[in-house]
Amino acid sequence: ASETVLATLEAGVLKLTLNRPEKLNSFNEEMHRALRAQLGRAHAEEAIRAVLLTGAGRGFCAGQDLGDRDPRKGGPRPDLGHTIETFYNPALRLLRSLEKPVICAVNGVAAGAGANIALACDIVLAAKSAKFIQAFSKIGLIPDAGGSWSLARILGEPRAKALALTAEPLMAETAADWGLIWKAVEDAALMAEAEALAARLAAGPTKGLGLTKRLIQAAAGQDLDSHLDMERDCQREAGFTDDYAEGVTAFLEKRPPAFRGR
Ligand code: T3D
Repeated sequence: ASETVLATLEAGVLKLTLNRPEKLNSFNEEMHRALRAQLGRAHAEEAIRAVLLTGAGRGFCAGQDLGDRDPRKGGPRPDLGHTIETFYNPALRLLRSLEKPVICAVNGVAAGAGANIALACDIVLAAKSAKFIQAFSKIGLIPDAGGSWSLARILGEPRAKALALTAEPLMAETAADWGLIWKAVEDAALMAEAEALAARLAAGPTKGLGLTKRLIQAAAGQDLDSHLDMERDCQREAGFTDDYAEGVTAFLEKRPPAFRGR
């Protein structure tokens, strides 16, 4: 296992900590590979029922390591489409298609692809001191890691364009006011709150939560008629789970449910 992404699994929560703090957890190839492997593991292992993503040190993630892109070192210009295809797009797809809750605790600055990876998570909590920067335009690039899609969808064109074209930092509280993230919390409270939320969701009816995520993500891409059909199919699937039977039994017996994630 790579030290660039620290991973612990406790009570169903896979906690992933981006760990290159001296570079504000920017992505080198090793960290890309490590994150991809851990997200693959989250898909494969039944014991994992929620993921919590955060960063070590004072930052969350500063996007691509620009030290690895130094034009002064000579050689041909890098094919950035290759990095996107090999690392960022697979990471985004793994996050979005994982039918388990993914919580992101943005502990400090989130810039470039680092911001957009955070925004791809299901529930984003950020320290009040954290900021989101679409840093790409400062170096002549476009918002990747799904940023041009998620910003436009969540914020609408006016705010999406202003953030992307100016690269001005967006403070956590404004991000929450704008509906870009779930909430901004006091710095000192961030990890405890994020961990409690992850633990709560990991003890939940995992299949039902996964189907809920699937439905909400599909909503913007289809009309109401198709979506109603999809809700019917997902509810049918949820209704056959052990956790649904347990949820109803627990309600009728006036006790808390003991969900097992299936
Ligand atoms: O290339 C491809 O494959 C295409 C994909 C691209 C995806 C992308 O993410 S492109 C965007 C890349 N990221 C950026 O442009 C952000 C660069 N960083 C910054 O603008 C600033 O560091 C921050 C605004 C994020 C934070 O500023 P500040 O003042 O709090 O910290 P700092 O002093 O700038 O950074 C602290 C250290 O981290 C510093 O190292 P040093 O001087 O102490 O040795 C700095 O160089 C290093 N660092 C920060 N970001 C990166 C980085 N080193 C390499 N790459 C970085 N992205």
